Amino acid sequence: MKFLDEAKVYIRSGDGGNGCVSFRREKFIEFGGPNGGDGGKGGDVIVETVDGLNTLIDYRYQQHFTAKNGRGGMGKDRHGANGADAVLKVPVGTQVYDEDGETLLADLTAAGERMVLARGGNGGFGNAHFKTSTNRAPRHANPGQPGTELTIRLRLKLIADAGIVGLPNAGKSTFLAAVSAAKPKIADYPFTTLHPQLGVVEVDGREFVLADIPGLIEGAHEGVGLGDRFLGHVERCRVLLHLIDGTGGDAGDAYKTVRAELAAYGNGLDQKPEIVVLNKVDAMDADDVKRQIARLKRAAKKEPLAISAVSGDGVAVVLRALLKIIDQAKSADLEQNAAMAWQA
Ligand SMILES: Nc1nc2c(ncn2[C@@H]2O[C@H](COP(=O)(O)OP(=O)(O)OP(=O)(O)O)[C@@H](O)[C@H]2O)c(=O)[nH]1
Ligand SMILES: [Mg+2]
Repeated sequence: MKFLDEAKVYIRSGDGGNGCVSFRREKFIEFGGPNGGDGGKGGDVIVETVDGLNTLIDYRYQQHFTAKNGRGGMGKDRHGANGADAVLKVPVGTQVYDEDGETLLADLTAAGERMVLARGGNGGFGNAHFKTSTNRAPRHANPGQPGTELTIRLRLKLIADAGIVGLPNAGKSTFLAAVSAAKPKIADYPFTTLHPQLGVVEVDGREFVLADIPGLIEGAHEGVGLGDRFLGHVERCRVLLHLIDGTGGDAGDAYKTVRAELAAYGNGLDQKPEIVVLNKVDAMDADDVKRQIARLKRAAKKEPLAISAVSGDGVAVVLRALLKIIDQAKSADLEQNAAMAWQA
């Protein structure tokens, strides 16, 4: 499945059906009168999140979504049929923005969430509706109200519990492949990964979602390399796993480069809890490991872990550390929600 995380879509809700002007007039039957029915309501345009989708690629092929118009009312007090809704199915984590791309209309973070983006026009009243004691034979009905038309932008921000960041070639995809059933492309050149990948990690009988994103390099926030446009996908993570290639240059410098890009991106990414991990220790001698760990510790001002994503050494420790932070963040959220519910 191709990956697309931004799309522009034109939507239009249905017009309401017109009310009808009609009279009952039958030979030999008394008590005739107005019997024009009301028009049906136009269909709404609705956005709905569905499970098992993690791309907006469908919106590359279809960009226009129009709900059906309501049908007109008819004689014999018949109500017009309501127009069918148009439903945009999107992955969980999709945000809906106005045409300007800045005004947030909806932030859909749970499966099955639904929101009306454009309401269909109401149907007009038929003449039967206007019958009063003083006007027994009204000759007018209301027209249906028009639907609304707008352009929206969909932006997907994947929902993962933890996200892997690091320079290209740090072994991010190798790590994801080692701990989940995901099959990301892995190769010995920078920018192997071109778009984010998710995997479900199982540790101690528990599960969490881990995201692998394309590598960052110096100047990513100015668009160098693949830029920082995929960082949005780790915005909602509770913890970052920062991987550093031990066989590369100075591990401290590598660390600082990525941290600078996270800070330049903003949106609180550099405030997130982070686990610092030196990778590829299987390909290094003990002295090298010691030296790189010391540099990393100085740069990160915390104790780094050392692993080999290929041999699996140390990987379980990293997973447990991630899970611990995810659990803490989740229970803090619950407490906060409870406190808010208490105040309300
Ligand atoms: N020896 C050794 N090699 C590793 C280890 N982890 C990854 N590699 C190798 O490092 C290279 C890059 O790995 P990837 O997983 O593609 O790196 P990445 O961080 O996803 O890179 P980008 O997607 O380009 O950002 C591959 O050739 C891997 O086989 C490790 O623990 N030990
Ligand atoms: Mg990769």
